[in-house]
Amino acid sequence: MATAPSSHTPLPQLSAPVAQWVDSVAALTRPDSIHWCDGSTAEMAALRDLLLGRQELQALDPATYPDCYLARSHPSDVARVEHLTFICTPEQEDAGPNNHWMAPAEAHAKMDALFAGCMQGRTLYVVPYCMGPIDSPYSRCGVEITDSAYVVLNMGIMTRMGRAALERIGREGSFVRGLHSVGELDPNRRFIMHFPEELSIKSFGSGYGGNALLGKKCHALRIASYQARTEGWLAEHMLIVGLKNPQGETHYVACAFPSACGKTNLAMLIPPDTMPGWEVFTVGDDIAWLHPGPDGRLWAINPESGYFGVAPGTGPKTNRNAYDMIRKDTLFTNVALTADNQPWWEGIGSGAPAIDWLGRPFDKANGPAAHPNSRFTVSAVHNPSYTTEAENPRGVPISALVFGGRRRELAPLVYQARDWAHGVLMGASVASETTAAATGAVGVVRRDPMAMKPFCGYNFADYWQHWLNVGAKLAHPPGIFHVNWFRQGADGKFLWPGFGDNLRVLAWILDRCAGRAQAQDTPIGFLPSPSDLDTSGLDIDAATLAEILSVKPEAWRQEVADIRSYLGEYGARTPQALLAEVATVEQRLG
Ligand code: SAT
Ligand code: MN
Repeated sequence: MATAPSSHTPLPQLSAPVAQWVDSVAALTRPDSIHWCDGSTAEMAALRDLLLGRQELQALDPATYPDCYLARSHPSDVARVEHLTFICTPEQEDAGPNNHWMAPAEAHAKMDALFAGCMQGRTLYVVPYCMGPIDSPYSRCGVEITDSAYVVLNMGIMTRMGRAALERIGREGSFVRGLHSVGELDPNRRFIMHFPEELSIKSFGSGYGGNALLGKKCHALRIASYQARTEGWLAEHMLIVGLKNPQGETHYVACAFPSACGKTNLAMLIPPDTMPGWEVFTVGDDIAWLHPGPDGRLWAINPESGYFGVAPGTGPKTNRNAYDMIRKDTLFTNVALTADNQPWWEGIGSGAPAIDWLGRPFDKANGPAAHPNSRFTVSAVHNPSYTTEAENPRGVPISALVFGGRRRELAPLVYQARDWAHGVLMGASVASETTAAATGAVGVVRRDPMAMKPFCGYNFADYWQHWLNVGAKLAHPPGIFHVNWFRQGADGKFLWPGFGDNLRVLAWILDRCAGRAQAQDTPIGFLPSPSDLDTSGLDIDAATLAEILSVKPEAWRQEVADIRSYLGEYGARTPQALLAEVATVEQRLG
């Protein structure tokens, strides 16, 4: 007899497919015990106490940082590992030149050999989660099986985790299967494998961030981008921010920047004093799921419920909201400590490090005190600029999409695409200097289309075509823009102040969308003249402003040639419409 799910139903009975999968994984991994997570506060407290008891977690000063804890990852396990991340489709072409590929059978065999018996002596946690508001038709559920209590704690903050998610899975039947083990944290036995056609993920050998919190990059971007293509929507590496102007109108903007390029800062920016009457609301800081709505506009939900943000650089001047948000109920990973047991990182603006991220007495000869990719995990509701629109099941309507990268040279402060197809080219051409969010060299410029290079679960050429298709369905598409906050002068100093002052650029963007702002027509798109931007009270000289709002035809001819050759790497699958956009820009540049 079917009964309505209730809080008395034992968790495994809520979904037979999940229970069967858990049984088969347990047979392979042979854990000592199995724990089904219900997501309750008591459960989270018990897991935290377990980690404190094992000294895998350390309580911070309760007077200044109540309910805050520090975790230290293995020193070789501090960032995503793109070279060990694979998309496993039957045809290599479907993964594309943008991904590492392995045949599914080979990948399963390799991973199952690693997983065999790996949970002996450990607890297997079953972590049901929902990406997106629990009652949204746009949300998608998954189950992560993991042997890491640290991962469970993070998933409890970053997703709607527990009973309600499992109830939804029970009703819907389908879910993403994510199998994770920290293994021995051996970099030589570490792989993150995705099987988009099976909606499954296998991750072994890392306990860190995007490698291990499988709801985030693995599910909400790699698997979801693939799912979104077949279902007609977009899963993107974008923050979502609401901006209320002094006239009282609120518009939402979604912005794609690579990891560690300021998405969290922009999502919670504080208007400069010289822009009274503006208000900022954060819907999300990392991922947006975008759906064409029945009204012909694009609607966005944030699949996450918390932030896994970069700590270094977060201070009262750069990001006051984040700084205040992480003073309680926050899990820190790989930050340094002060002598009185407060967390510390470069850019925090006060205090001094006594213990570095590795737990050694701080010595500046050893490098930064906090790891450059050290993180905080915190619930979104603690953000002073949080909005309950983040829980709205239909999402928020998007007025503008913004792409950007970290580029010392060339790319101006802001420019606007002529139309959707030109905007898709703009997104496809994003280039950015690499950051500490992934292992490997830092500061090297590489193409990072739509900031999705590490996260697109299929061939970029097909993805660009999908973007073109989605645009064709929108009667009222958002405007598309490109920004660059990171231009530097010959002396290496940033030319634009950034942070709160970025609102000046967003205000111009929204005025363009409303048909209110002026622009100059240039070969690469529409740029504001210096007088089109609100620069009241801004400390920037006219020459610098002119410099970051200019287009240098010679350098751009070189850039466009480079973009053409990059698109050429995708061969015959590159959409003709995109190449036609390149030809138009080439013509305009002369
Ligand atoms: O490690 S994560 O992938 O979660 C963070 C990031 O790179 O954006
Ligand atoms: Mn990210």
